[in-house]
Amino acid sequence: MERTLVFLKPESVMRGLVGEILSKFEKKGFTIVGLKMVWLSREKAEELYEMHKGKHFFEELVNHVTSGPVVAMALEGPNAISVVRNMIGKTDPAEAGPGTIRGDYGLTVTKNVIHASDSPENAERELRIFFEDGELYEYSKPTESRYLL
Ligand code: 3AN
Repeated sequence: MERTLVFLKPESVMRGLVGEILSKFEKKGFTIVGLKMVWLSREKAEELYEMHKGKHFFEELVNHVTSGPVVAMALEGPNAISVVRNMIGKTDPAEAGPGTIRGDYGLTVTKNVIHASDSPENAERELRIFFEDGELYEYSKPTESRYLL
């Protein structure tokens, strides 16, 4: 089963959106196999966004995601990476469709509410940035294996 890394950015915590957004992933049917609040260090944030180093928005992005705690989760389910990317919507909330998380809760690209891995390689890399081996759990939900999957 595929795993992906999602984190709710500081504005989601500050605006009290954590429960509502988490609930969308639960209702969709994903299994939450890891969950924690993290206040990212500058080093970890720069590692997370290493592919954007040198871009004009890099400093603003790193400053923003280190400005307060984030809520990170590892989600498991069939095609978790692409399904979650579809649920969060386009990077710029102004272009993200209604019903998507960024479309419903965001206004600007820096404060776009949520991050989700965009490839299996990045999912593995990002899961390792947030979680130690022993912090991701293997379990299945009996009702869902019968009625959802
Ligand atoms: P996504 O988060 O949809 O994968 P990326 O990987 O292109 O998008 O961008 C990572 C983060 O960098 C975004 N979540 C956003 O906060 C920020 N970002 C991307 N493009 C811009 C931009 N043009 N101006 C400001 N911030 C940006």
